[in-house]
Amino acid sequence: MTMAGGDSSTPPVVFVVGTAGAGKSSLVTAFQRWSRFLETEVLAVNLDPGAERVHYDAEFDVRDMISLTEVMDEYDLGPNGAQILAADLLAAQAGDVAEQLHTLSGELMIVDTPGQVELFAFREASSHLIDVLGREQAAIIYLFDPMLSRSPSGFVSQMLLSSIVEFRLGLPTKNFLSKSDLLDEEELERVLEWSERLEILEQALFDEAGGQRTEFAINQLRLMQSFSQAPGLTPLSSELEEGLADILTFVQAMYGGMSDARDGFAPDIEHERN
Ligand SMILES: Nc1nc2c(ncn2[C@@H]2O[C@H](COP(=O)(O)OP(=O)(O)O)[C@@H](O)[C@H]2O)c(=O)[nH]1
Ligand SMILES: [Mg+2]
Repeated sequence: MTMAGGDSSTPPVVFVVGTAGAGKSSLVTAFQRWSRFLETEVLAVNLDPGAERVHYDAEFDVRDMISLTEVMDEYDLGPNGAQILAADLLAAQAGDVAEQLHTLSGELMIVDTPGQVELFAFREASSHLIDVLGREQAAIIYLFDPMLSRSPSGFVSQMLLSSIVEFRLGLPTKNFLSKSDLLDEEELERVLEWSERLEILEQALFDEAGGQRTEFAINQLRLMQSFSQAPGLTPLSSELEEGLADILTFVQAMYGGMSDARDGFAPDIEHERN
């Protein structure tokens, strides 16, 4: 019996998603480093064919299957077109990818996704890949960019994007405020409060001059409010190794497995989800 729960041999899979530069690759690196300290086996996977360099040890790297420069040459495409085609080529080989990943043993798989959020969230290929990898124990960590989250309208845009990603991929999603070390204490507190209390965010939107744009944001916000969908941000800093345990706790709460981060010791292999 695997501790991951469910019938699949793959451990729980966490997809790290966010806009370009939000800190996805850094998070995978920090999470892997941190989990080694806990003596837990985290498998890092790179699904970004456009990555120049990654700083984690990738158990699977899409660049071994698909070379962006070769795709550009072969199909006479620019970098953007090549990225889109690469995503589709990868999906066409999803069975192979899943087979390779299923041979790996570990307690949790963390997946770095393409730099541009739309390449992962808006391509049919990604849903297919998630299906093949096993939807039943997959989740999304969505990273809010701190600089885009500082203004009320920017914050609402991030909320909308996160909701769209969740809707597109149909996986349980937890929102994190990435690079939280870049915000000063006051800013951080304000942004975290917005994420819990939409009525305060709404007031901040009113106060932010912006005419039509603000009206749009408020309408969107009210829609979300009616579904009581506050994004509930958790601060995260790969730089300071903050919030990493919250990722683990989230995945454990959903799918069990892995040692308890608060104990910080080796995994209890027999532990079952209750
Ligand atoms: N201060 C700070 N910078 C970060 C943090 N995480 C990432 N960065 C920086 O943000 C930039 C983009 O990060 P990257 O992980 O490549 O983003 P990606 O495009 O989402 O994969 C890099 O210059 C990182 O060094 C963090 O927690 N704190
Ligand atoms: Mg990256």
